[in-house]
Amino acid sequence: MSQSHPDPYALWEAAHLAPLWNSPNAHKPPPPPVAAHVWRWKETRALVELAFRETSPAAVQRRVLQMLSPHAASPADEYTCGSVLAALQCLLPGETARPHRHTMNALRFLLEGSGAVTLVDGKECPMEFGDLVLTPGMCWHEHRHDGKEPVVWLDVLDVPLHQHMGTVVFQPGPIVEPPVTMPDAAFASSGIVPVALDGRRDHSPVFRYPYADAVRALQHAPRSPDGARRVRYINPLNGQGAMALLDTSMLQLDAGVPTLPTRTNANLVCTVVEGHGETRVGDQLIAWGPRDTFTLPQHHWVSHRGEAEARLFIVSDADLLRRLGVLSEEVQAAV
Ligand code: GTQ
Ligand code: FE2
Repeated sequence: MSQSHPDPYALWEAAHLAPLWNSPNAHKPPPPPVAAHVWRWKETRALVELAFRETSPAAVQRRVLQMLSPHAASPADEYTCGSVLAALQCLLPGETARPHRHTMNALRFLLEGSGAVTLVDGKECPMEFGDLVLTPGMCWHEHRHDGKEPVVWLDVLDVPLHQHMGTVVFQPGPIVEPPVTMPDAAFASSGIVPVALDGRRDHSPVFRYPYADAVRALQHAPRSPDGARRVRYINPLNGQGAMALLDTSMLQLDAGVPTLPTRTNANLVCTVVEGHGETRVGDQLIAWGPRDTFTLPQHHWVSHRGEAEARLFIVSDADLLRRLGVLSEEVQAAV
């Protein structure tokens, strides 16, 4: 009597088991790097103007235009660059955006206008050109604008990472039990911090990093191996990044000197603060000027050149990758 053997492949498939030796995707090489994209201020500013006509923050939570990658392979992939979502948010004089909080870390970087204030856990953070204001995860935040002209700022959030991890939590106000904070002035003398600490300890006690402070620090910063000067925004209590999942820094270029090409597996979003120049990203060449925002997707060789002295504000997932033990950073040897 002949015994027929059942097809093991059919049995594995029915049991939701996949033989690795027969899985075509198991050892597929990674796809080529995603192309970079630039949002030029000249174009986006005119489109921000349309948002003033369209919406008031009373009607929507926030008047925000998100920057979506035109090179996304799938809808899950359309955020600005890797785990970094950038957007432009605007307020007219007299407007407010009501309080809420969420697990996503967020930051604001002011690009235009004056007189707006972000309240972070109730602490007033004035926003002037080039200032960085943090709204770390689960800190209550709201915006107010008592100035005379519209304000536009860059929002950056780690939304894509939270989407991926399934950790998105959002709570509308009103604020229940306002958290305790410490004045930024308690940390204004660098290298000296209070011994007694009030409030939460899992994020930087400083929420506002004025532009002038970053410029001053850059003036005295040594060059990185690629030739650019860089400073990082940190939590003064532990010397670590200002926010756990978004690395923030400012880069300064000397007139006319291109940086040595660098390559990393981190994803970066760059906003030009001052100066004109160009950035080579793989085989793309991106010319830029003040308030332009462009992406540096992972795995490209990248080199910057400023026509005159130039400064870029940069947000990335580099520190996240570093702490996970998977960050790679290369600098091409000088010839
Ligand atoms: O200002 O709180 O761009 O909650 C996206 C989500 C801004 C904000 C964004 C937000 C905010
Ligand atoms: Fe928010």
